Amino acid sequence: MAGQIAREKVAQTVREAMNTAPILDIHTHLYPPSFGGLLLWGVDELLTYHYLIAELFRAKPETTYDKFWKLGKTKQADMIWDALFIANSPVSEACRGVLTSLSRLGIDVSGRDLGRIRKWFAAQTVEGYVDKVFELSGVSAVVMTNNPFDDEEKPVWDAKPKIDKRFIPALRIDNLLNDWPGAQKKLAAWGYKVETALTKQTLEEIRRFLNEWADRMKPAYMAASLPPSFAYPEDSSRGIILDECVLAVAKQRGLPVGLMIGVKKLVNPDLRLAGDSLGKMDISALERLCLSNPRVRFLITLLSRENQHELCIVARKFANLTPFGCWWFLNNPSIIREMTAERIETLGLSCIPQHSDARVLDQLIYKWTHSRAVVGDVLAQKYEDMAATGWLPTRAEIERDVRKIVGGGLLNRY
Ligand code: RAT
Ligand code: ZN
Repeated sequence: MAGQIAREKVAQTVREAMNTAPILDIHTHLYPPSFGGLLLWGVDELLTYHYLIAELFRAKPETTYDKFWKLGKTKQADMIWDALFIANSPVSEACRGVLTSLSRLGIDVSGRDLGRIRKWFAAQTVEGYVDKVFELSGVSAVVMTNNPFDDEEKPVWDAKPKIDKRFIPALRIDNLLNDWPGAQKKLAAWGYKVETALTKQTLEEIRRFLNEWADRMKPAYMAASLPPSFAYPEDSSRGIILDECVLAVAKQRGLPVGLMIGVKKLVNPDLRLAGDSLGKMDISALERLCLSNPRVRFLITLLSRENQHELCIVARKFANLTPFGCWWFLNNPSIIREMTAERIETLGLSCIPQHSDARVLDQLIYKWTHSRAVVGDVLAQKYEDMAATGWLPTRAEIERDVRKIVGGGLLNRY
């Protein structure tokens, strides 16, 4: 066939395709500049990422939580810099990430001079910086996390912000599924006729709420994070709201549902956002969910490494399940390598290998630099193995495949 690549060039072509493919990052916590203070960026935000806060208390166990939380952001960042970058070498994935972002921005990190780095950031404008980060990371668009129950975020939506097209909304509904009594109070205050008891009218009003926010946000999907104990079906407020409201609206609107399962919230409350842990779920809940709802498209990521093989196998049984990303504690090169190989071997090109979960804009640079390298390596090996049979791919075929898995080809609408 015309255009086939010589066997010895296959791996390199795959790596090139992976390094240059525009990424659609399907789960982040980033916002456009029109969302004001919700968009985090710059070195102090990078240093105070909750992954690094957890590491600080290990490196400096004498630090009291109270003392740390009372400090301002700059002082917190100073403390993390001193403990994790100066007193120890920054070899963890989260530390390395800060350095990758800075160095790809053209900042010389070898001087270990935080003052100079801060000066560099002070000279940036937010709009210019957003363009710079998208360009450097090769990301074409990011899916946000948009929670109407968030007291900071809701007023922004109420003011009808202009949204930069590179930021795609996602309707986050954890409060409905994980804290119905709390959500009920807010819904009632906003004028929905809801009671704590899940009456017919209450369920109707929850659907109205979801539909109104879906009209408003035009989200790529609805999403929630769930505990390892997630069960389906379940006679609980979560089970009822999921079936009668979330899945009903998803079916009616053709809206995918993203479930991120396996988080144990606040096992150490003093660590705040850094205090969550993980657990293994019972995978048969997913089997029943996909079986009972064949018309709903599920985007699934699980937090426990022990669940990953099972997830691949369930995905083989149900075409309405798309596994995505190496989430949070799995977002480390050694585990990304293992999970990506497992997924390609069992599912071929019908999975989304990675998302960034970036909370700070600058993290797009490191998370994608690191992930492109590992996913590219694994893919290169898989194409080499295929080529060893004599099935030589063309560059166009490789680029098509890579675009599909990292460029949003597996997300319905984008
Ligand atoms: O990865 C993270 O930063 C976590 O804190 C969570 O945000 C998680 O990804 C989520 O979306 O719930
Ligand atoms: Zn997240």
